[in-house]
Amino acid sequence: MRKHGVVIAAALLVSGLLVMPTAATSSSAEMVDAEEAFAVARVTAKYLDETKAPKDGFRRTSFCVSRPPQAGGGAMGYHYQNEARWDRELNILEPEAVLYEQRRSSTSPGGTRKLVAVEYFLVDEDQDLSTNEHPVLLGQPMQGPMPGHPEPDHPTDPNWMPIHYELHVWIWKANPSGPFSMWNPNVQCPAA
Ligand SMILES: [Ca+2]
Ligand SMILES: [Ca+2]
Repeated sequence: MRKHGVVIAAALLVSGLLVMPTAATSSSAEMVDAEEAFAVARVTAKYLDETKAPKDGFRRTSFCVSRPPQAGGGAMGYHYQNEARWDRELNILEPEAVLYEQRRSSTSPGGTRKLVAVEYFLVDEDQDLSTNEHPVLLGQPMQGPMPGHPEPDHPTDPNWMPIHYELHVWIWKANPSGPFSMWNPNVQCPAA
């Protein structure tokens, strides 16, 4: 257990979710409750083993989500979505998705998937993009409301994903744009 705790603490420090307090700093990361950050890391550490995510209801997707360079670049990676959790409830211990990147190595030319982030997803109550509930989670305003995203696995159903809010938490890979930014410039999708 001690080793597990050390891994989690290191991940939180690297990701920027936890910062050592000093009198001069006032980063938004300091607004994150340390116990909450540790709790998120604790419940998602098992998914460092990628095979564990589908067993808990996270649907493995085959496509990597990235942003064109002209729009700012960066990527989210591969989403493993637990659509049974798409509802009006948010629980930091029950994230709606976990995100992976695929890294190639000499021993794995095709690449292995590495856990990088956790995503929370809240269905917009009235399904109206013009009204904003301003949900907050982990002390952070969630992004949205936004329309559902097209997905290659659902090519014929444009309404498969509801209008919703999202919050990405880069708890397993540091994001230089901030631990709650949508896009991570250090995550790359394989060339199409
Ligand atoms: Ca939920
Ligand atoms: Ca709305």
